[in-house]
Amino acid sequence: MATFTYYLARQRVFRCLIQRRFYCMCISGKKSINGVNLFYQYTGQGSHALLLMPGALGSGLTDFGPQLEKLNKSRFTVVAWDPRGYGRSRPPDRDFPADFFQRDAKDAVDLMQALGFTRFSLLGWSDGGITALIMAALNPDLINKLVVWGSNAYVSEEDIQIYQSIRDVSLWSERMRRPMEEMYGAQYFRETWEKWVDAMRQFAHNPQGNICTELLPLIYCPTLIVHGAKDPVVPYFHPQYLLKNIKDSKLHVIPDGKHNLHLRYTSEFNTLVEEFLND
Ligand code: TYC
Repeated sequence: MATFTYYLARQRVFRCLIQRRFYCMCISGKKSINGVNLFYQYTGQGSHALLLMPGALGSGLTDFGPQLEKLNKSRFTVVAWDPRGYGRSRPPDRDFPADFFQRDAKDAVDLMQALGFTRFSLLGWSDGGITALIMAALNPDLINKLVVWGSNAYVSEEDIQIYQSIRDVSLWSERMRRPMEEMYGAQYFRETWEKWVDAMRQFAHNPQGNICTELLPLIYCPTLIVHGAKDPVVPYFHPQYLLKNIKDSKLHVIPDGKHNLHLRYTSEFNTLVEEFLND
């Protein structure tokens, strides 16, 4: 009992304002995992646990406001985490060793286990989807179902050109840049983004630009791949490749969706995901 009281005292129950629009009654905290303090937040009381996995430099706050607020809280317990060096999992500053996706995958597994979740589903966006693919392949007993969108298992010549075109954040629109600068300050954001682009370009030196292609045949859980037909940064051949190489997978295309389809088309996305997870 004393331990539980201590645990509660260390939690912060708060009403957080996410991206100026969404409120979430979340419990949040930090756990010491693999030598770093990882930030997490969760909401809901459902028996089906979900982990929301943000994109590059992303966090629960910047990437998943409408999911934390609106996914069904009686069916699901919705957890979001900030990978090390991102969001509120700082310090440390983010670095990008060659195995950074594998490191994130281990951090996320260890965090969920430390929070007491023995089996859970993954919703991974973009880089978070790459991490989710690795987690599902390496931990078949832990992962229930998998949803990924805006993700790729390798980098192509076309991807390299896209990375290069968005490396300079001063060329980004104000709308895209502002939430990141608010989270990190302009300098940390600019420098970390450039490090991320350079790390992604390094994958081009692997055979066929491999990130995690060899792991896809090891994914056995039901997998939903979502793609925005108007995604300007992730070409359509990526979701098609995932569909072909993940056994129990299906692809749903949102015709007007871009990269941030879950923020722009929240109710369509949340309904799609809830139906897939309930199935
Ligand atoms: N992977 C990035 C993310 O996690 C998005 C992105 C994809 C950016 C492809 C550039 O060429 C790119 N948000």
